[in-house]
Amino acid sequence: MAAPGSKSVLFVCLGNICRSPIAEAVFQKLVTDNGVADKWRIDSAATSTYEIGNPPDDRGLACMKRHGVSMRHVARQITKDDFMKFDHILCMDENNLRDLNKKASSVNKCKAKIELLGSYDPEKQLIIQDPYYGSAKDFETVYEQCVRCCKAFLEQHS
Ligand code: 6LJ
Repeated sequence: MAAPGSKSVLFVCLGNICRSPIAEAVFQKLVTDNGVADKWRIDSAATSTYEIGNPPDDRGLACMKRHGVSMRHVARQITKDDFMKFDHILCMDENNLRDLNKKASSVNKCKAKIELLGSYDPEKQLIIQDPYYGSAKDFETVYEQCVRCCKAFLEQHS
């Protein structure tokens, strides 16, 4: 049995107000519902500085409310420490992956395995698109992708 808080995952997107807080909240609910919340440290962060200090996007909050998933987060930018302290960094698109790999290369002791969250999708939708300039439907798609991927990620890591 894993020690409390011994597994860790950081979800990352461009601004940390749309996709990554949704993924974080979905995964938090999943581990709670599965009785393994104490095993996991879960957080989310941005590659950019765009939205530091801001709450999640209203359209994402509305989407999560519809699905009965609570979401509370304050946007922050990823730090060098994150690369050393998290086991997994899961991001949303190719730009995130490029930005993260570039940042990771300047970190001496990078522990994190950096991957696309979509690489866990049983329906093989590899990219979780930025819904910032999109509609409520786009947030719904992000949510559904996060649910499928987070379930598969948890199964693979429990
Ligand atoms: C520097 C220039 C950009 C976006 C976002 C996009 C744009 C966002 C955003 C996701 C989360 C000063 C800041 C881009 C939060 C904010 C507007 C521009 C921000 C971009 C390109 C394609 C699709 C979406 N950039 N904020 N400013 N995504």
